[in-house]
Amino acid sequence: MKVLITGIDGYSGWALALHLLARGHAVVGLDNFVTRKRVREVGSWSANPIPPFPRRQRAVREVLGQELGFHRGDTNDFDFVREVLKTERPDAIVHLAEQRSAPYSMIDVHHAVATQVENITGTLHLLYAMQEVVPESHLVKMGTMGEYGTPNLDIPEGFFEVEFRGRKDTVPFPRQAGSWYHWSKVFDSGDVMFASKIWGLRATDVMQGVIYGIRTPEITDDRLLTRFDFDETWGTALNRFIAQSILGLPITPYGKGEQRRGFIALEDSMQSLRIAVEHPPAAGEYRVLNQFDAAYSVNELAEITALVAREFGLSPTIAHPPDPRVEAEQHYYQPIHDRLIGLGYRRSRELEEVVREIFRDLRRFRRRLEAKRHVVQPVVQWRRVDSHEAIAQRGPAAPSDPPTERPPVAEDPRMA
Ligand code: USQ
Repeated sequence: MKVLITGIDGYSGWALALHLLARGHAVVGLDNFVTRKRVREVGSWSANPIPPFPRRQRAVREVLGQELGFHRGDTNDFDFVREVLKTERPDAIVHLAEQRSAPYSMIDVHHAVATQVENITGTLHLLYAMQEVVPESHLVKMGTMGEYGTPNLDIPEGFFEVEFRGRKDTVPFPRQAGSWYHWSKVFDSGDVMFASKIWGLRATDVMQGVIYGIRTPEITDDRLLTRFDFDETWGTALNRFIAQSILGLPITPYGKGEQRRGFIALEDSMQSLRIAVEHPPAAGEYRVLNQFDAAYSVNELAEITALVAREFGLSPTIAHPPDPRVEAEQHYYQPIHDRLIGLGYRRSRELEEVVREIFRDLRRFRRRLEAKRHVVQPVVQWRRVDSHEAIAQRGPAAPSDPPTERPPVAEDPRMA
């Protein structure tokens, strides 16, 4: 199959490109590199250096012996999106090119508006371009488990049957997102569902849980590593906890720490996306997949991180800063995730094993973590309408910070 990945330069996009190439699919990507820019905006960088895209393509050629097509541009430019579809005519489009950080969307009004306008516009452009150019293609749209929030009910895969005043219907399960970012995904879901209905497009809406990890089996060379964020804005819970323990900073389950979320290893998230691509729904079908392996509380993740950190000779501590978010810190959480298993998905990695792998890799990049230790602990507050000042007060970056695109630094000899 020929697969177009929008957002191919990102954490999931890059790992997915390698995964699909290794399984015989043709892959072409597009990206405008805005994540690199926005991570720099909050004073951070990826733990491992990320080479410029042409060097990433060259590494794919040299290590995997494969060609990776690429178009530089923005999904917010409709003509660009349409031209890419006309040139490539993909069988499937995996749409990952969205602002993906909840804290980033909560910084102030401008970040909230940019997140929602860009995310919703990019999706609408793709939908319009698809119906015009490749109506038979399959859209695999990256959504989020966070669309559902944390209701006091089991969470189905997209739809459920309700009885109200004696009548029954199958309707979309209520969405109760927890950030402007998560709401942008809710609006996207409505748009994708509607486009499938009016134009007969086939679409899979992936309710993605929190991803953790740094490697997939295809990443056999440092030049192929995907990015790994650990700052308060771009890093996700477990990845951040490991970086915190390496830096000797307290691990930070927020508030009571009983927030539960569905988690999935990077490798298994890629497996799930591939399965979705290889099993398209019928024309006109809008399919929802809940994509995660197991639910953990952030306290449980902090404990596991601390346990593994001790194996590496570290002395981790766990703190409970007040929750900067507005979210239930203790709640029921029982989402269903059967459909992917029905399509052949099997979990391949156990949590502790992946945590060990992340520790091994991240210790090699300790100097880059150290250079950004001042952006790790949380300052963006959901209740505060403008967190700019708090971000500015975090202190200056290390004076010798090279830009993210510099060639990879040598491995830290202390960590060999
Ligand atoms: N959390 C902590 N301590 C931290 C960081 C996070 O306790 O240092 C907590 C948060 O308060 C939250 C949970 O961990 O309750 C998850 O937070 P997160 O930052 O790992 O993930 P989130 O903001 O929900 O967003 C991430 C990705 C997003 C994706 C989403 C899937 O950034 O792109 O859509 O995970 S889900 O969470 O299932 O909605």
